[in-house]
Amino acid sequence: MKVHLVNPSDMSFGTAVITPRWLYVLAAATPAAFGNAEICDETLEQLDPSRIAAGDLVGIGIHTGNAFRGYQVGKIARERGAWVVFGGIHATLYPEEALDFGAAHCAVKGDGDVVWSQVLRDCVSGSPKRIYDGGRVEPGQFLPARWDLLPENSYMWASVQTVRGCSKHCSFCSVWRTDGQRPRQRASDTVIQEIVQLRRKGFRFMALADDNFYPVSLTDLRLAERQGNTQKLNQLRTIRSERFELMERLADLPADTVFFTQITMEAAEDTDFLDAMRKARIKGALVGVETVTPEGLKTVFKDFNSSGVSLVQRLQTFREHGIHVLGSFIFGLPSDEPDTFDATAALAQESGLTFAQFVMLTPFPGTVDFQRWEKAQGSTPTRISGVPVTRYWLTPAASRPKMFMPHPSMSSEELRERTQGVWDRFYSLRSIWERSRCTPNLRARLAFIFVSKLYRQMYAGTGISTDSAR
Ligand code: B12
Ligand code: SF4
Repeated sequence: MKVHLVNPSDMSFGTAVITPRWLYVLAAATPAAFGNAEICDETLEQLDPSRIAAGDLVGIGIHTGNAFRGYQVGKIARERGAWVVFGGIHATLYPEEALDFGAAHCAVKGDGDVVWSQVLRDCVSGSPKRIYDGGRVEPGQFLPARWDLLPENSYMWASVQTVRGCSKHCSFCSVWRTDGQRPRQRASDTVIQEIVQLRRKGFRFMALADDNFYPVSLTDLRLAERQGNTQKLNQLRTIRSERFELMERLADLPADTVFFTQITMEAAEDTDFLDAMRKARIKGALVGVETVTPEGLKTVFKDFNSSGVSLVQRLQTFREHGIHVLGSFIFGLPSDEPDTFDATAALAQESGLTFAQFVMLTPFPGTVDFQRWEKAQGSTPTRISGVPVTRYWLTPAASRPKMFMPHPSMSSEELRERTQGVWDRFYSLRSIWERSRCTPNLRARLAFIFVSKLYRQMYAGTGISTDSAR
């Protein structure tokens, strides 16, 4: 039995930005008796069905955005007589759907690191269960990825995860529900080993693919102290000191290694942490600003963010400590007014952001927003090509609405136009030229302009949606 792992995508470009980490982690979880897993990342090239033989096993990892293509791949594999198994965030939330629409024999919920070998054994013996629960594995059980199986020169950035889960509970994000609110942090040894291996393979840019690189804030520590909760305080201090240990070790790596991560803006109050990041050459971070209004922050359960002057100061602090910020903003919140767009554009310019993204509020399954929206749709939701809009991922991407949640005072078209306007202002040639001063010389300045324009082109106008905007 040959094991295939497929990362589904409608579009293939022959090259991709970031390595899909799950492929290489599951390859590591595949017992040696099965040989090396055959990996297919469809963002590079489409699956060649003739490589799948009857009796093989095909593992398909899906998030909501690529579930539609994933289910097509499942049907192709099943027709060829293979065992079909689904996993990933979307299969975790809707395991039955993978059986109904993806022709799966079984679906795996949660982490695949430990349960995968069991699934393979059960398929070999011809009696897999319908649904497996891989749960949330402990940090010591996270498997380092099989980077030796990575194709040469296909990706620009490698991805290494250092911590999983997030203690916050933002309304548009599923991470805290699926991956849990307890940070599960890997030991620095295993992280460094992976990074060294990736360097040897030629990588210099690495994404620390964490939900939140700053799992313990100073506020968390103060709270535990005030509550006299010694056990909690010690746990938090241990997590924090392990973060510093990891960053010290990253700092010892050769100087041309560059990291990027995702972090909450609370880190701005922890300048020791920011300085350690700079030394570790974590040169950039996506920060979820989300909205500039206090009402908006309340709506998304993100009270730990700031608004107004304090927001500008916090974002500038990152820059002052050598960390470039990619600010992530959400439009379409019920509290947004027409002037929120202008205020956001002005703040994005003022606060020293290097890049910014302006996404539309989208209900992702597993989130509080989704639950509310699904409930509001009632028992007879709108249908697109016969499919309830609350299962929009079961329709081709082109037929999905750009806006899902009606706004109390602005039409979808108005929201879209105003959002585009903010993209246009932030990425006007003049603004980019101003920002490009952060680079050391003219050549770098020109490269910065090119990357900024490319980024804007890739994201704006796609109706791209809320991520775990951290
Ligand atoms: C790093 C990251 C990115 C990076 C890199 C993506 C890449 N090429 O890998 C970037 C920034 C590019 C990105 C982009 C996006 N992302 Co993202 N991303 C993440 C993040 C933080 C980590 C993913 C990761 O590498 N994890 C490490 C691996 C090892 O874990 P894993 O993928 O979960 O896999 C484990 C299990 O799920 C399981 N498993 C996975 N697949 C399979 C398959 C089988 C057969 C089995 C048995 C098990 C199994 O086993 C694995 C090992 O334990 C996750 C958050 C998260 N906690 O997952 C969000 C997350 C996946 N992203 C999300 C979103 C929304 C997006 C975007 C749509 C955002 C946007 N607005 O553009 C885009 C979509 C990009 C695309 N088309 O693929 C959402 C997905 C929500 C959903 N319901 O689909 C997540 C969950 C964050 C969130 N808010 O909830 N992302
Ligand atoms: S958006 Fe970010 S901070 Fe909020 S719960 Fe998700 S990962 Fe945590």
